[in-house]
Amino acid sequence: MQRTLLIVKPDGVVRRLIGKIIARFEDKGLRIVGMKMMRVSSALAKKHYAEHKGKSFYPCLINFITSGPVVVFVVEGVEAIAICRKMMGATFGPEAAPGTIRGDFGASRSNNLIHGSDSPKSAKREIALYFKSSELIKYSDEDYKWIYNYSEGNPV
Ligand code: D4T
Repeated sequence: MQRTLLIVKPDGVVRRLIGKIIARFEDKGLRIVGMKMMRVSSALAKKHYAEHKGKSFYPCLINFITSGPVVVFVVEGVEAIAICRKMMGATFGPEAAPGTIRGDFGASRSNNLIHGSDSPKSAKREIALYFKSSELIKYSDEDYKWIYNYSEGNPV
């Protein structure tokens, strides 16, 4: 099972899209193991987006993610990182395919509604930035038997 960090960004919150966005991941069969509504501090934003420091859009990015409340959550499932990235769509709203979150709800390049970790390494780092391990729920895996086919003991 993989875990990934997702954030409904300030535009998603203000546009009252929290429920619709979260529902997509639940509908897919992913399991929410942690969630909080918060305001991202400038210090946290700079840690999160450290890889973009120095790029032209960096100041706008920091300004945007700190501009209002966000909903941060961790979902779990087989190949959760790649699945979530596909469901989010291309980075920029105008380029994101219909059927994806950014494709269906977004028309902006910078206000792109949702963040999702892009690799196992990023997911681990980002989850630790936003959550203590005690804030993440460990469920019984009983329901997974209805979501995945267990082949030789492995969910597929
Ligand atoms: P995030 O990280 O928010 O999930 O988005 P992506 O993974 O899809 O895209 P990214 O890391 O390349 O960019 C982070 C964030 O910066 C904004 N951005 C990006 C921007 O405003 N102008 C740009 O030219 C780029 C590349 C959008 C997403």
